[in-house]
Amino acid sequence: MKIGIVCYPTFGGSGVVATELGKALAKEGHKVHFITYTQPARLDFFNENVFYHEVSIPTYPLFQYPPYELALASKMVNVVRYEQLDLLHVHYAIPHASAAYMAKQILRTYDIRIPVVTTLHGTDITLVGKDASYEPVVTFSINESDGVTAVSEDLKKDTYRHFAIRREIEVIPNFIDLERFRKQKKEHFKTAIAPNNEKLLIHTSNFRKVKRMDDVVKVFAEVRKKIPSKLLLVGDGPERAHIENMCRHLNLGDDVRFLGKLDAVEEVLSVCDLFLMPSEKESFGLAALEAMACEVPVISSDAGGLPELNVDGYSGFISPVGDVENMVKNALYILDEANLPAFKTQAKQRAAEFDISAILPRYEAYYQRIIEESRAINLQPVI
Ligand code: GMT
Repeated sequence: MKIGIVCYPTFGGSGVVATELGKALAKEGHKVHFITYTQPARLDFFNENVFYHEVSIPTYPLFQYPPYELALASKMVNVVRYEQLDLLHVHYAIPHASAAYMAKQILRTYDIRIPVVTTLHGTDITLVGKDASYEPVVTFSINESDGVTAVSEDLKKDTYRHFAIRREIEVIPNFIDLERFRKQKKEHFKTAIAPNNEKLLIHTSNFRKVKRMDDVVKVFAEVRKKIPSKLLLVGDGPERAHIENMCRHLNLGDDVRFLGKLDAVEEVLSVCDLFLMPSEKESFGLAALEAMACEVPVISSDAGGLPELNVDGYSGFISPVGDVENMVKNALYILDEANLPAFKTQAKQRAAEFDISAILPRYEAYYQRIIEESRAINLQPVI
């Protein structure tokens, strides 16, 4: 198949899923055309089946807000026309699904029918999308997509709850490449960061409010009172200054380390003992899956799709959003040497269920189905 992939090229979960999916499809022999405003962070390898088309957005003094959606739609039109794509797969509804709708209509004037699959990732539905400023366009463009997927059952339900959607939504969960995400021997790093063999707790995110990083720090502060431990914070974002202040206020000193936006997060995960994800909203929790693949059990909230990933009492524990006390109790239980080895093994076993080799065929079969359905519709005589 010749597939166009549109996504945010950033470190965020949806961009990572889209890029890793494209790379895996290319390895299977499909021709994959990425259409983004800058090179996706994870598109860091050469493969003869991968093509990259940058969307450039010309500025003009009149434009307070340059019309990115128009530049994107025009780029989609050109790529579909000249590369003869079979399908466009857009990740994150805003503004990709509506730009794809526009491209599809324009392509009809060239007598080209291209099916569009939209994947919903989370905040495009649970936060931004349902805002009245965007809702009508989001509803319309989801309904006009030829196929719609969501990354968890919970996100599917949320989408039906908040939008008047007539389409069937297919759930295809996030996935992981277990060849890349596995526990590696990084003992030198462990010795450097935890010279007295302290336990290592970790949180990785874009430091947005929705991640409830206050709870991360509160849980850590309580655990540290009972077990010598350190907290590693990977990523960066709007909550950074506030969290730094909170750590100073709680006198956590050098026991909290901000590591910034790391590319090779699996290397740090390899030396960690516990991952904290107390999010307010989380459609799936890709960062937790990455941790589990590296044998790091997870203390998570029960938000969104997290219970579909983290199995309570097996790969970690689940607590109600904001229930710091319960999270502390569970963290101490896991970190007990009598329990930790089993949780590490179980976390990895659970992660293996989301290996890319199991999920990729589901996307391929879905694309095939959507292409065939769309061909059949286009062959129907116009009455
Ligand atoms: O977690 C984030 O804030 C980034 C966000 C995104 O839009 O890229 O991630 C979302 O999509 C990921 C991939 O499908 C999911 O694993 C994350 O759970 C989801 N984040 C939220 O729902 C908050």
